Amino acid sequence: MILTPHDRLFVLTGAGISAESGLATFRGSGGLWNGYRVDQVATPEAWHADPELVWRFYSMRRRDALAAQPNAAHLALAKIEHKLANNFYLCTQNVDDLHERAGSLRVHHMHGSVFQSRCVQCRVPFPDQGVYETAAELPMCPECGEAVRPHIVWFGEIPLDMDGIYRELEQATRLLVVGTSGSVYPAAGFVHVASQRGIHTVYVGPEEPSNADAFDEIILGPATTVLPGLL
Ligand code: BJW
Ligand code: ZN
Repeated sequence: MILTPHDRLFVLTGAGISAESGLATFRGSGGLWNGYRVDQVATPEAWHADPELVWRFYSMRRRDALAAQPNAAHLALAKIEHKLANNFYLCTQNVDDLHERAGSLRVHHMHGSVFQSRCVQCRVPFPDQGVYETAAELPMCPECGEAVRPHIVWFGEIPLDMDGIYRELEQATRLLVVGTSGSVYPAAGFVHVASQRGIHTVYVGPEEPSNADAFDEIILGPATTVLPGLL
């Protein structure tokens, strides 16, 4: 992808960019957790029915994310941001912090962060690396005594700062999408917004996403192989 000094790059990443850091994707092989699909644990309904189950899932995710290291694809994006500075915006669906640990600064986590929690009543997110695996350990808000939940966007909830995301999409001259199955909205629709504006859209990953038809260019391959040579 040849970028000129006038380009403004919008990057969307998904679970696939962290796959080579050892973090499981949602829909690939190994995408199940203890036999549960993501839509059985990442929903407000699951939280209401069994908060202990949900906290066990996110406790495991915290452990896995802490143990993982950024890979060559995260580093390649940090490097291009260094060149483009304010003409770069990275929107990730991932809740891990591997982009930040690779050196990316302008990162927006549209589905929240695994290292933040919030009280269901007070709603203010705060940093939290705790693991809660039994009913007795479930965290409660020290201010109001209500339950504390992961600061994660579950199915049926509105992703964070959609206005900011669409503002960035409106200004972008290129869209690069990496490692997402294109099956979860609204992220899967960003390519349609971009192509309606006539800007060039590229997908990188080992297989075609569900929304492949909407892209101008598909580059098949693992992110760590493709991205360092692409940018
Ligand atoms: C590699 C690789 C390598 C492997 N290199 N690549 C019917 C139609 C349309 C929409 C809906 C509908 N019914 C319901 C909806 C809405 C719903 C939705 O989209 N559901 C679909 C399942 C149909 N969406 C929502 O509810 C969202 N909210 C919403 O729509 O609110 C309304 C609203 C929006 C906007 C404005 C106003 C109102 C919320 C979605 C929340 C998603 N949450 C989750 C879990 C929480 C986070 C967490 O625990 O981590 O987010 S679900 C899960 O899926 C997670 C991910 O971020 C998300 C996307 O997954 P991703 O990243 O694509 O992973 P995979 O596993 O699917 O794909 C991995 C890819 O990597 C594969 O393609 C591999 O090939 C590739 N790969 N190795 C590069 N080495
Ligand atoms: Zn509270």
